[in-house]
Amino acid sequence: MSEHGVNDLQNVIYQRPDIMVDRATHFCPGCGHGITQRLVGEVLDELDLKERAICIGSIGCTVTAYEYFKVDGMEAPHGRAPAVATAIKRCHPELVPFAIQGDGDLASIGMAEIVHAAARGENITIIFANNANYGMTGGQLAPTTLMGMYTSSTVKGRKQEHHGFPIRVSEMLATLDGPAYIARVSLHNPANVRKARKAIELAFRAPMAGLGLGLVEVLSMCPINWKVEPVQSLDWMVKNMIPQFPLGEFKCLPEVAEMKKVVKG
Ligand SMILES: Cc1ncc(C[n+]2csc(CCOP(=O)(O)OP(=O)(O)O)c2C)c(N)n1
Repeated sequence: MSEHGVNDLQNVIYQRPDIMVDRATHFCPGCGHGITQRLVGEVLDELDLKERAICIGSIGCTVTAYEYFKVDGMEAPHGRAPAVATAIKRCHPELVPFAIQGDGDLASIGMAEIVHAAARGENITIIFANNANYGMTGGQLAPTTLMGMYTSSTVKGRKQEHHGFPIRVSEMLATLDGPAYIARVSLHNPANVRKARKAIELAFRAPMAGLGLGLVEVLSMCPINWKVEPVQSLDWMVKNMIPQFPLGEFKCLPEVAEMKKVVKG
């Protein structure tokens, strides 16, 4: 038997990243946030950031992210993670601040923060978990809620005349000169999870090289508030989320494109 409890005929194909704490997540069944955290953990290991990464806790279901990573952390007020990350990076350029922000956090109360951090070209990493609602507080309307979508604050569905249209944050931020890398990925199947892992690595590598902001929008399942079973939420993602929020890279500086040669997977 090896240290992993497998015999000599078996290979270890999956294990917890070293940088992640050995604990069960607090997320609901089928939630995408745990996958996102896991991918961030893989990247932190890959880039050997245990001593340099700072996890900024932002308000929402991802707020306790710092309890899952064996790195230093700091709490930010709702939506203000980009400002806190900016301060840490400017005071300690050798550190690697990152945040996992929900769509209510980043695109509603914190919209000004991310727009200006992006416009300034701050060398920080933002993982934007878009589940089309305010998950933690009971599934209210977010700026990313789909047209017609039922939430606890749009009980007759999102209507343009009352609630306006959803915001495509990645496309909007990609019009700015400051970001080095912006991509939207999804977690609805293994192939896309692997793509998400690569995008997250680039979103760390780009600011670490001083090229500007790295942001990955992760379309993340929220079965509880989408009111579907966890397995159905994967199809729900393909049918409803991806048509409104197309996957792909919206900004990738040539220097970042070069980095793809060294990103595994
Ligand atoms: C200043 C302030 N206003 C409101 C709240 C309440 N609040 C906590 S979490 C949350 C919604 C978070 O939703 P989102 O960012 O989409 O993340 P999710 O929970 O879906 O991952 C809100 C409104 C708060 N904590 N602080």
